[in-house]
Amino acid sequence: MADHEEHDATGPDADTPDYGQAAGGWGSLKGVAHIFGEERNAPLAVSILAKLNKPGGIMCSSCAWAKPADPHKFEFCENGAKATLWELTPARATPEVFAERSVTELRDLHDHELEKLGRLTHPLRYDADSDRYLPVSWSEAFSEIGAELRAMAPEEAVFYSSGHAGLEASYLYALFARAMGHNNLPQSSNMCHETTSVNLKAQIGVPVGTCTLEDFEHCDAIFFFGQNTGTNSPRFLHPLKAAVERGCRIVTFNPVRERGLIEFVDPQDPVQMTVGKATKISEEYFQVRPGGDIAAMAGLIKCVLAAEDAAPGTVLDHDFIASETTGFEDAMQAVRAMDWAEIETHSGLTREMLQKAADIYLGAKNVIGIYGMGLTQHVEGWLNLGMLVNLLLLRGNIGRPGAGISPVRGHSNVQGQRTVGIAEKTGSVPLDKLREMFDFDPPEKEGRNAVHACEGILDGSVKAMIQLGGNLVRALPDRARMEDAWPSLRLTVSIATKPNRSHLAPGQVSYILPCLGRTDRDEQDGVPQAVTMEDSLSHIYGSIGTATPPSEHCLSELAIVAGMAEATLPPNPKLRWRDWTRNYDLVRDLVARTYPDEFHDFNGRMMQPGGFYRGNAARDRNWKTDSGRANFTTPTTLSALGRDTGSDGAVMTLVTLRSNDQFNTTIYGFSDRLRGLEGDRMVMLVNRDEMARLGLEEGQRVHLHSAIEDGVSRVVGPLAVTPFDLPSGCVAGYYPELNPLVPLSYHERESQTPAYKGAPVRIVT
Ligand SMILES: Nc1nc2c(c(=O)[nH]1)N[C@H]1C(S)=C(S)[C@@H](COP(=O)(O)OP(=O)(O)OC[C@H]3O[C@@H](n4cnc5c(=O)[nH]c(N)nc54)[C@H](O)[C@@H]3O)O[C@H]1N2
Ligand SMILES: Nc1nc2c(c(=O)[nH]1)N[C@H]1C(S)=C(S)[C@@H](COP(=O)(O)OP(=O)(O)OC[C@H]3O[C@@H](n4cnc5c(=O)[nH]c(N)nc54)[C@H](O)[C@@H]3O)O[C@H]1N2
Ligand SMILES: [Mo]
Repeated sequence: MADHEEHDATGPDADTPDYGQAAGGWGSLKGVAHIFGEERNAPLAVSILAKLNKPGGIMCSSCAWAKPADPHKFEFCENGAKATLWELTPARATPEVFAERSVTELRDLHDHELEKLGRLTHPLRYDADSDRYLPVSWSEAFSEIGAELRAMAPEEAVFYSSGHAGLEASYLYALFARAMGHNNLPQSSNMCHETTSVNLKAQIGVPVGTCTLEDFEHCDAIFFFGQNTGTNSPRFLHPLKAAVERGCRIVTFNPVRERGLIEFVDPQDPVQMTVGKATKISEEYFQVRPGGDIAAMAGLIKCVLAAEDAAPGTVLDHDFIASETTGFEDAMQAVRAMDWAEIETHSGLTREMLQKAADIYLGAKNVIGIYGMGLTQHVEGWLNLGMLVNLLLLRGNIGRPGAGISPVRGHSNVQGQRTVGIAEKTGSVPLDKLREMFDFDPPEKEGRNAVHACEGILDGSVKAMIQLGGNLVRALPDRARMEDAWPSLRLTVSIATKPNRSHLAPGQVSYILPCLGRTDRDEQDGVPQAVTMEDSLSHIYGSIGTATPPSEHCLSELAIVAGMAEATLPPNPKLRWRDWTRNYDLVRDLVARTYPDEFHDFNGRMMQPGGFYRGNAARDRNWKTDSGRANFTTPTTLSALGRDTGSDGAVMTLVTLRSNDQFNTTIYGFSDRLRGLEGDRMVMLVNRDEMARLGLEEGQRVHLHSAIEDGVSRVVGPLAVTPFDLPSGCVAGYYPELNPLVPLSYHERESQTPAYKGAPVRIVT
């Protein structure tokens, strides 16, 4: 047994401010109990929660973390339970609810209240005269949507999806777009891990991570960059705890001391729960400046090179570098030329700290690099990833058991939707196969991603926005501008489970279409249907809902997609929308035919415990890059912010955060328990030194203004000044409240992922 640390979980340790309890523990149970109390659906909820993430059960609709083959008794976390209970609410947003309030009146509700109206029960059409959503029949809805789509050029329509819907509905949605004649298939990952899809693909030939759960049982060190496990993928804390307990060393780089990466009380461990002992997760925790990871990793690499220089031939994996990679010399020359003083300034970390981290890297045979939005949502996100890949390649830490790179994905099926064809870039879509299978000519022209779709809405070249889940009006950058532009759309259609902000910015013709959720029973011709999804570690599982649907008028996502497609497209005997709606096995057969390497015998394998693995070329050191090798990336800058940070100290870097009490734009409540922040989301977090420097008082109300001067005014406030342990030079606050401050044009260079973690702002008192 390793000498990992267990310590008292109730009080703060010397260098940690008291943010309340450790991640997990009783606090997480209280968080669930609170939602239980609010949603009043206990017996049903207990039976559903018991099936969550178990083979043959229901796959959680919260995050994309793996579902192990041998699950815990309760294989769900606080946030998965919240997401499930939120969907199982007995509240109903019926036509009567919409008759009571006009859309203008609904806009006065907080997003939290809006979703609390409950599950949508009827298809609704916006009526401009009464400013209300009125019930319509499905056949009216489909035929008008079809007529509207037929009346526009295919490229004027955009089909967004938010990473939720199963592989079956997703495959058909992409097929519908292509049969209509466009590839405008942006997805939530355009605001999320698109940086990964584009850059990891260029660097190591795969658009996804290379690790599986087993690797976490064999790694000796884990380097964590900008991923908040305790809030966003809490079930991942279990393999992390197990890793620490067998001696794996964890090093974290994050501007915020996130509780879950500091310590964890396992709610399934009676001893830890009773005596209040927590497992320390990160051995070293470095509060890197936002955008400072390139510099931090440059420091780490310099230390590794110095160790090699001191003992040539013993530190780097020379055989691997020579036979499997390119670009080593150029990249290393650039890193060697970097100046320590600049590295310290940009990272906000000292050379000693980076040496300490490098020593852990060098002492470990197998290293895993983990990352999330802290690396992807920056202008120079490509280089954040490039430097992490560089660091790992130096010692052959990709394509070997116990090692690898592991982006942690967001939505439960965000990765899978891409796998089955929801892609605005057609590079990985077998268009020839589609042509052969369905007898139409799929368009080859690249479609619009989320940023390009927004540009099209602003300039009028996009006329229809269909949303398969999601809440774009809230999630997008430049929100105020986009919300104002939304009603200029000719057609808006939202396939949703609950009312949200996007529904309150109706286009000229606007529909809300109520769908079944993941927990709902979906029977077609009397036969219960399964849907499937893919997790962050590329495993695919079936999920079967059992709850009674909120109303007989809700249709499955697949049925809605098929209904719209049939009403839009000219008849084609190969496009059997009705048959596919009656039996999802048929759709899985299509997926298997289209992607035989990954999905052969899809129907036979989908209920396999732990899911079936679709494989990963880089894991096998089969590099599907332009060079045929893993590519080192030559750094061109030390800051991921992609801009001059100014010298007068007036421009601050804005980091937008998720709380423990939200799932993206769904706000469950106002308790950010793990950060010790309660009650108010309209806050500006800043450290006490900066408050003194800027003359700010705790609780003072301020406004934030964008510091990007392009003729657009971007302001949010009033925000309560809240002292918080952050590096200097930055402020933080919540997504989505602060989204109007991130300009559409401020995005990652290669993939256009909005740079939500680095926008420049000024504080106005
Ligand atoms: N409960 C819950 N679970 C979720 C979600 C949710 O909203 N709620 N959302 C889901 C989705 S769609 C996604 S994509 C994932 C998101 O999960 P994460 O990838 O964890 O995303 P964030 O919470 O946005 O930010 C991650 C961390 O980056 C840190 N950070 C900010 N800037 C920097 C930087 O420059 N460098 C470094 N090293 N760190 C930085 C922040 O302090 C934060 O801890 O979670 C998914 N799971
Ligand atoms: N400032 C800032 N902005 C961000 C981010 C950030 O870190 N900072 N993160 C970005 C990221 S990572 C992401 S992924 C995006 C998320 O952007 P989206 O995916 O567009 O937004 P969500 O909030 O996840 O979508 C919530 C809505 O989905 C609908 N929904 C829920 N369950 C279902 C279902 O089963 N089926 C259907 N059809 N609908 C359902 C509900 O109506 C709910 O209101 O936001 C991005 N925006
Ligand atoms: Mo995401």
